[in-house]
Amino acid sequence: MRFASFITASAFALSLAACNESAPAAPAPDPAIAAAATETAVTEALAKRDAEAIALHADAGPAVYFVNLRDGMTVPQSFRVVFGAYGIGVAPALVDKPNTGHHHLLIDTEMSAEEMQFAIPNDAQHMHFGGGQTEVVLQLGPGQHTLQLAFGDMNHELHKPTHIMSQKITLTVQ
Ligand SMILES: [Cu+2]
Repeated sequence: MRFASFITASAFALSLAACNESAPAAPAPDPAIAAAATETAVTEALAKRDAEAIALHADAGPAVYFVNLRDGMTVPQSFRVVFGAYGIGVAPALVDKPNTGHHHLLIDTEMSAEEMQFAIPNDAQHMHFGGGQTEVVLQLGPGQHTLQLAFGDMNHELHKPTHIMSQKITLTVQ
């Protein structure tokens, strides 16, 4: 949500730039009409951004998300992944404190309904950050890969009854 407004604003800026670059030798538009259209577009874009910001601030969590990655991004074979959490605290595994937990990163996999009932597997596709870490540098081969965050409790199990998992994003590694 937070980044949708950024994308919208960027797309808007790009579309403006595209218009300017590709101006053909057509009759010049009425500057007053063009200015009004631009103002309307800007007003609408700002209203959309504000609506998204209001929705974001109304979301008290708990939620986890990728701070520095978006779905569809292209990244190098070595890249940093930063984990975000709000509405819940980050603590090392085995620390018995309410409303805390630690991050898990799922790589090219997703958890089955059965896996969601037990401790999160611990293997190359399920990384545990039981020290309370909030980032990692990953090394992945070229091609498409998926990443998803799963927040676990002190015993490495998903929080119940509500699971706290990020959107599953797809990256292109080159
Ligand atoms: Cu764990």
